[in-house]
Amino acid sequence: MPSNDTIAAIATPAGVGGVAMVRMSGADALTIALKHLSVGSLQPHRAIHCRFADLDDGIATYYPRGYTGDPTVEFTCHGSLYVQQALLQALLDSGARLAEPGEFTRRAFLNGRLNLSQAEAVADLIDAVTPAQHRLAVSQLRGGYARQLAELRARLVELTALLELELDFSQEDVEFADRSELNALVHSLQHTVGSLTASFKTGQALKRGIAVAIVGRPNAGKSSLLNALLQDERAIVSDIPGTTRDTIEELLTLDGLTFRFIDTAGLRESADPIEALGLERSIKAAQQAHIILFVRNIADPFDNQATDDIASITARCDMSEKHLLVVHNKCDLPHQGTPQGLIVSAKEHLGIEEMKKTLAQVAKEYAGQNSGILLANARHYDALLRVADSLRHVAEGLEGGMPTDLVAVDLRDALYHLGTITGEVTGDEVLSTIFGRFCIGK
Ligand SMILES: Nc1nc2c(ncn2[C@@H]2O[C@H](COP(=O)(O)OP(=O)(O)O)[C@@H](O)[C@H]2O)c(=O)[nH]1
Ligand SMILES: [Mg+2]
Repeated sequence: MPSNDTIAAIATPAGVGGVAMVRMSGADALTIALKHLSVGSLQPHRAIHCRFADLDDGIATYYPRGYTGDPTVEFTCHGSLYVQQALLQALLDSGARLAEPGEFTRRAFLNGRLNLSQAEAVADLIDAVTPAQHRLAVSQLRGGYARQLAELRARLVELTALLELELDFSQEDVEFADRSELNALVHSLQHTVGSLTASFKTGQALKRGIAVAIVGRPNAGKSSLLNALLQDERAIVSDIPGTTRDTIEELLTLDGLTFRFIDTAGLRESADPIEALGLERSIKAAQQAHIILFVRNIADPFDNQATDDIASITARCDMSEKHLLVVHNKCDLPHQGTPQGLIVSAKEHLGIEEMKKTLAQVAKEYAGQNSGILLANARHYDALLRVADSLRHVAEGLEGGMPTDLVAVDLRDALYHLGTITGEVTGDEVLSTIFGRFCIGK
């Protein structure tokens, strides 16, 4: 597929709108555009009001090096489905090809307008619905940690090349690569990579939602609580213990932060294999959650059970970065005392707003802990774990006086995985996966 053939697509979302935009990019973009416009020429970077064939009138803008880095013409027309489609069809009929999902951004990457990490940030920016997601995407789009990694990588490439040069002179016992400089660079990379991977959990929480596992005994009112939070009837509520066998996930935005609520099966040892599996899931959900909501029935007289349950959950979770909130449900029923924690009635909608406030507060604390650069991209996280591994081998090798050729192999490994983040190293498959996530027209 020639990279300079001319592609076109509707860039605005499918459907009727006030206006729509059709975008065309590639070597013949200007020539094809002029066939359909009522004007004989387009000036670079000037928005021209003109007629588009006999379909509509609107604004045409020509960029000699547009978003893709290639000649690009953008047509803004009235948002009629017919006009958008017919305009696109006219462009296709005169030599343009329908763009694949993400192809405009892919070209921007291939033309060096964006690195791979920035291209991925474009997709994240489009997907962002909360301020936190937006902040993450914009920081990555502006360079973020990828630029820092690329700079460190470039220095490491030089030192690795010098190290490898020594191998050609192996008889002569020379040292081209300054070992202390190499050591310092490896340590500085290790530090950067380490703090990035450490921030991944928070980054993911902000990007995908802060995971809140709702756990507790069957019938405590976990599903009812989720419904009360969401104010609809997504989770099945029943008074037969153990109805929630599968986990249910729901997203909710509170105070600009996305929460991912996970309703689990009840905590009860069970002979029923399906429910036993559900119990395991509930512990898993608690393990993966940022916040655990432990729900109990306040009207239940067997109170020490809750204490035991909490102990057995915390025993199987790493609580260092988790918050556990105790929710005393069914406060509409007669009960004794005022225990610590949140007192609510899922059924009567009492205390629910208070609970939302507490959740938002805990989440703010959680997100605020890590106010520096955050890693939210799973692909980068994966690559950085491999980088960390290779760097550890390099550091050990340098310390232990390992043969230069072996150190060089580990360095090459580290360079390779670093390169996959910004795109100095990429396979076609990786690119297809990344750009396939986009919509057509981006
Ligand atoms: N009185 C009262 N009943 C409740 C409350 N919350 C839930 N229930 C009832 O308790 C039973 C079990 O609720 P459910 O949400 O399915 O519990 P789960 O097994 O923990 O998911 C149902 O009959 C609910 O109507 C509440 O706040 N007050
Ligand atoms: Mg339930």
